[in-house]
Amino acid sequence: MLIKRPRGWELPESAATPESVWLSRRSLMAGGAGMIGAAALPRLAQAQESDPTADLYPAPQDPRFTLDRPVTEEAVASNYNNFYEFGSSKRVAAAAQRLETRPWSIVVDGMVEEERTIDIDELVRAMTLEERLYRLRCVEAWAMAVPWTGFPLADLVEMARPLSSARYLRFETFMNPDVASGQRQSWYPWPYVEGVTMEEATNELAFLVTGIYGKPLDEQFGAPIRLALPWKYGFKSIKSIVRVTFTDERPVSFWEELAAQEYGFWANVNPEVPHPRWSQATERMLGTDEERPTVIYNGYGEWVASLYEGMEGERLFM
Ligand SMILES: Nc1nc2c(c(=O)[nH]1)N[C@H]1C(S)=C(S)[C@@H](COP(=O)(O)O)O[C@H]1N2
Ligand SMILES: [Mo]
Repeated sequence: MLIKRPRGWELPESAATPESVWLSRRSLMAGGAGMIGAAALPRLAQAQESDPTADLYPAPQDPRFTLDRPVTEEAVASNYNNFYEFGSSKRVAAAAQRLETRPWSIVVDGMVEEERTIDIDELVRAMTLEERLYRLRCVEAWAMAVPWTGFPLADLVEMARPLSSARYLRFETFMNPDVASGQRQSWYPWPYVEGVTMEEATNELAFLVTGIYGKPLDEQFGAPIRLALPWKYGFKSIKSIVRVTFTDERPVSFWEELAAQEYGFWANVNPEVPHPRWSQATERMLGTDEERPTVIYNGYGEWVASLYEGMEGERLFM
């Protein structure tokens, strides 16, 4: 077991969290029985120990990314997930443990100089991991703030050596209905697919995630590798990626295929553009009763607003 160093993101949290909550969280981390997370934690520890890249965590924190709110409790974020491959409830953490995340490889194909299949551990070791505090805003109007570990998506794009004709990246999640019972529900367009433009993919904010809370990702977060696109609604942040395709055709995502009038390609956060069935004006922070006003581009406009200049004709916000 590594010696527990105080992490940057723990400091503001300890300042902002009532002492009783903080103390129970510390006893959880020390391996004691805690409140919410007691059931999930033993499994969590197993997953981390069997990860061949576990020695790379925690990674140094990138100080450019700061939060305007406390970090969401690990036990809360770990037990409230959207991962439809394992069911449509938020309590999919236990079911998701069935996902075998090693061996795992990612196919990089389409409009690239050379198509290839990369082993996850080789990929992770070839990249420089860093930790980033990001907010995540689900289209369902809940939100969280978490320390992700990973590397810029731009680094994968560079490694892939795309052809100049490539305009989009299309991502695909694993497909295995034997393990993921949700994938037996044939009315969904499995496998889960997402896409971004090359400009979005190479934006500084677009992040490929391999860890959370200073450890390798646990399955329910989309192990062993998922996206984090914090200025877009959470459904764009596709989990458990097995394929990245460079293409000149705009990918049709899982949710767009299912309900194009509700979920579009761009899906940038905007409090003033309601979902057809509910308002997007505010968001509830997981683990709290706190409602916060939602902010355009989820507060990341300084990084990404320029990507969308001159695109007024597009449905940028759904
Ligand atoms: N493959 C896959 N990726 C997915 C989803 C999913 O169901 N399957 N859900 C999305 C949605 S709607 C959200 S809000 C985030 C949730 O991420 P979290 O569970 O890590 O908070 O994952 C996204 N990525
Ligand atoms: Mo979501």
